[in-house]
Amino acid sequence: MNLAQRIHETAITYGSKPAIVFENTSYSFSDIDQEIRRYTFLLNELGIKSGDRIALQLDKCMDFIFIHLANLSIGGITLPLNSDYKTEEVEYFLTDSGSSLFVTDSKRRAIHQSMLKKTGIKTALIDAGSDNDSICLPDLLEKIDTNIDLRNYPTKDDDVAIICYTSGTTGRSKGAMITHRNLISNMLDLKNIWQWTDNDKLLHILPLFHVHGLFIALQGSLNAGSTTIMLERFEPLRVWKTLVQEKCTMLMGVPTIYQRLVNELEQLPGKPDLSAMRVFISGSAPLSVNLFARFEKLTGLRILERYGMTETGMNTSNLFDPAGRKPGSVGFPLPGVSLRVVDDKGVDVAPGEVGEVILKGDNVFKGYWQMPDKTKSSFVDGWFYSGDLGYQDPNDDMRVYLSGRAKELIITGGYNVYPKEIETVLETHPTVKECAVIGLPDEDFGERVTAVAALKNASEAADPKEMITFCRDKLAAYKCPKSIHFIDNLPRNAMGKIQKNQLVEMYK
Ligand code: MCA
Ligand code: AMP
Repeated sequence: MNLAQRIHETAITYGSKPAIVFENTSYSFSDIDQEIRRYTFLLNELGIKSGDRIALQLDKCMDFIFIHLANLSIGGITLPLNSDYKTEEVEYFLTDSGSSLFVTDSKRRAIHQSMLKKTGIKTALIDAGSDNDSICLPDLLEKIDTNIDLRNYPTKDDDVAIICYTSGTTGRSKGAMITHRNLISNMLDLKNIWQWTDNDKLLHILPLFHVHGLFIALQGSLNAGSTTIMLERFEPLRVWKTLVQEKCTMLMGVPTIYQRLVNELEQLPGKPDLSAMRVFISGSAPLSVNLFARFEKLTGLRILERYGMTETGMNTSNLFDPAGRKPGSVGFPLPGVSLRVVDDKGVDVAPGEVGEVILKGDNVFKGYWQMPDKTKSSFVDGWFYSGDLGYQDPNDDMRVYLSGRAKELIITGGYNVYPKEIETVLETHPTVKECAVIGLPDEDFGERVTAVAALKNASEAADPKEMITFCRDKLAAYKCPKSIHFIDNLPRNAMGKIQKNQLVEMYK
């Protein structure tokens, strides 16, 4: 089945019930369904056909949701892009994916202007301010005076619905092709395991351009027939107030969000009434045992941690029963997911021993867009190698713990940063000879992106601020080093490999 078709069917069931309340404007399930129908017509007018890719770079807004689901309804593929990506990053995603349409706003249109002209990609704006080179969607929508419904859901289960780009340990970012089957199977698993029903009210505070905010939170909520209270931005005090006022029952966040919520709550005079709250869910990065305990002490509630990846959606979850939410553990494989822990030869380790987590199931993606070799090397006998290290506790029903990463990856505030990408940019700085990018422990972001650089001319004075600005012109801000240290020579082992562990010890 097509994901949008499933959501259309839910919309018919729930009609006038509020589906999404975006910053105080309420949209019923019928409203959303009608908007998706209108946008489908519009995309058709713009020549979008089944299999075409539409890239979205937008602030969090309702148009994002309407265009995404309209696109799926006619067999299109959505490419959600981080709203902070810089022009060079966006250019790569648009051209690599061969997108037929780039939907953005006039602010970003102006920033990317020369790139969009150069690539010739058709651009549509969700706000006024169109020019000769772009299409104004509100103008077009106004002209649509039709009840025609063009939603034909032409896809098969294994057709691609969404391409999410993930950076890689080397070289180019890879577009993970996520199918309708992947989305729907995972969504149904989570609905069951989290006992998600139409009585729920989810407070949505995450960005819409990632798996967590789009697949798990938004699509999950629409599918369950529950109401989503959507805030444009995450602000801790507002979250506590909204949870109480709206009597929300669910919230999903990354550990940085929980860290900030706890800090805020510790300052508040009274404690919020969370009696309606069913579950706080955390994922995308490790939730520390300490944070779990602080949260429980303040609220009396135990955070439910789950583990996922862009390529696989959700893999494991703690149990819904609060006693089954164990700090430090990511829980058990979802019903539709098979999980093994293997050594570097792909042989299962003894229970309790650390190895690489490998995964199989309807949740596992189809492969990397136009990268058959990368796809092939990520799978062995149909098992996807996650790059995460973990173990299973034989004394607790093979409960899963993650203990590190085989891949070189920094997770900062729930966003992934691959050091190679930042090192490549920093090494184009005229004064830098070589550099290493590491993640240092950080109370707020979990890990803090930090660069250590050796200069071409060691006696020359270097300005770390200027170097950070240099990076920020080319890379989304969250990827850029928060600080830069200078060193005469980077430490290397006998094989010439940079000893990043040593650097972490030196600067943490
Ligand atoms: C913002 N900044 C960051 C980050 N976020 N720096 C490092 N890491 C970050 N994550 C910087 C900005 O560049 C800015 O810098 C300053 O912090 C304030 O920016 P602001 O926009 O106000 O930040 P914020 O609104 O406070 O955002 C923090 C946040 C956000 C709410 C934690 O990062 C966030 O929503 N993270 C969630 C990401 C997510 O959804 N991940 C799921 C991926 P300056 O002031 O210098 O300009 S999906 C996934 O991982 C898998 C599938 C899974 O399991 O879920
Ligand atoms: P992404 O590429 O953004 O999909 O990030 C996926 C990665 O986030 C996984 O491979 C893990 O390394 C990490 N991750 C997600 N959830 C958790 C969690 N609950 N605990 C630890 N790491 C996590």
